[in-house]
Amino acid sequence: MKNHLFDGLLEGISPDRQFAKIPGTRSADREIKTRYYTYQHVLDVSAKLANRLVKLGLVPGDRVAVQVPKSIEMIMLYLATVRAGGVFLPLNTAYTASEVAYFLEDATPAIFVCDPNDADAYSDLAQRLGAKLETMGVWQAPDIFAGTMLEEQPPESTSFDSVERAPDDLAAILYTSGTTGRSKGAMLTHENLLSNSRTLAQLWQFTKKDVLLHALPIFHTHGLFVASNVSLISGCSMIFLPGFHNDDVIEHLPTATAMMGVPTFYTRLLGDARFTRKLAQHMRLFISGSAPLLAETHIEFEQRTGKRILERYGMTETNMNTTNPYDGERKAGTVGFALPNVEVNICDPSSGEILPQGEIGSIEVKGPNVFCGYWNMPEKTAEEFRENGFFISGDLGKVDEDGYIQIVGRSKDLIISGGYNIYPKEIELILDELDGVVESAVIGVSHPDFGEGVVGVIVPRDSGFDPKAALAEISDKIARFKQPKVLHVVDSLPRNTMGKVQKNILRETYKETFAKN
Ligand code: MLC
Ligand code: AMP
Repeated sequence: MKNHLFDGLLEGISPDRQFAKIPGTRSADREIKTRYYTYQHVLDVSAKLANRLVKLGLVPGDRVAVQVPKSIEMIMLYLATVRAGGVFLPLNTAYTASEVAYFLEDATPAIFVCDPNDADAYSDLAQRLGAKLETMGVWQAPDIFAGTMLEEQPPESTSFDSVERAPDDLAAILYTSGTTGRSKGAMLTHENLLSNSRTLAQLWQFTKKDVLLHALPIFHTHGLFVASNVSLISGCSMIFLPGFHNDDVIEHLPTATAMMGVPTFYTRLLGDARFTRKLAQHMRLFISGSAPLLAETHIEFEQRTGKRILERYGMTETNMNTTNPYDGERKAGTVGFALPNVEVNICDPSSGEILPQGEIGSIEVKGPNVFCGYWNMPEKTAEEFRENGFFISGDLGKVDEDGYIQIVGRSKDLIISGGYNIYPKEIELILDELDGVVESAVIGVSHPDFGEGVVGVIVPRDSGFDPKAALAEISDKIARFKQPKVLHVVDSLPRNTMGKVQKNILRETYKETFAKN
């Protein structure tokens, strides 16, 4: 009997080795001690939680939606869901109640695990949808877990016979924002996740001896499926931080060997004088992805530390597609080569014909990493796959003279801010609904910290329009990171002869919005 993903990830582990160190914190009124987790704990706690899920009524194929603060227990809940044959559905902790309602209505989970602080707010919704509402919070004191999922009365058994799951069975659904405003649930199979983590661990030469500094959120591909799965499959250890803060990263870097991050992590470190060559000298590997790493950041990083960041390229729908080499030239401004067994083509966007080397075209991907479709959206799935099985990424790229893939832009109207995807259409629909607004356009312009920052351009009904009041009005409708950081007011939007808003003109006009003084 085999659970493809769980058994595959945990195959070669040594139970006594450390899986994670969760550094303690001290505040004025309490101290939380540093905690250590072994691989034996991974087996035991994931078994306890799997038993719990089954008692709650989970049957194979059921979705377990989760919006909880980052914790090692959330990773255990992911593994428990997989062991019990369920489908893990993590949600960004920044999503508002109305955004969460959409995901739950669409995915109809059997169980929804939320932050204990949000339980009251979600109880009606969970009841209406017939989902069991459970809670999971952060570690509160040496012996206190917060939340119903971790209550130990009566204690759950540490043995659980993992439910048999085949490579093509679903393991997770991750929602990506949609170009039309509606988010789509990307369905990922056991094999999608296992094959990708196996390949990455091997290519990036992860071993049991590694210590990964984990400062990413774990509700997205990067922090969950790349960082955590690669750690599990290589049997290495993690220093598990609640988020990215320079002080913590600088404190813990000396005991790590590798770090994965979005470009903002690296620009923030470079902006900190404490981040020196000495501090980084023992590090084996710095990896960047989820957003473009500027060539200048790559070069400045090397000048400061003597290390070259390894940039790779992926998507929620595909996990990782390409990587720069571990041994060999890591070329700034490129995302390297297709992973083994993954085909990446640069194609003519309309015909799908492969273009000659050097020409810019649509990046299309096929391989064991590529998802099996969007939840409940067969038409959208069909639209984004070619007949030959290639997935149309929405990114534009080319192959350079040395065979490295470069991402040169996007055919999808997408903003990537600090590694989070934001689809302008979703924000425009919300702005357009405001009383004083005739129409709006949302664009991303250069931002010194987040790479791109969200800017709204508004055509108001009259001169009484107040941008501050408008921003306040949308504040509980969408996650904070998606909200425009600035609203510009104009008489009309620039349009081409077809009537389409010319966002390139707006991006040029407002490019200095976040310029450093
Ligand atoms: C936070 N804020 C952001 C933001 N993150 N605004 C725009 N873009 C972001 N990414 C806003 C908050 O709303 C808040 O606004 C203010 O910034 C401070 O919030 P914070 O929580 O203190 O921010 P901080 O902890 O500094 O977070 C920044 C960050 C974080 C860069 C560390 O965003 C992050 O961890 N990003 C990683 C995202 C990621 O993992 N992406 C992978 C996707 S998977 P205010 O106004 O209230 O002050 C993927 C596939 C692949 O893409 O290839 O990997
Ligand atoms: P998401 O849907 O959140 O998984 O984001 C995927 C998108 O992030 C891709 O389609 C790319 O546009 C972008 N992306 C990921 N990695 C890189 C990278 N290294 N360079 C440029 N863009 C990237």
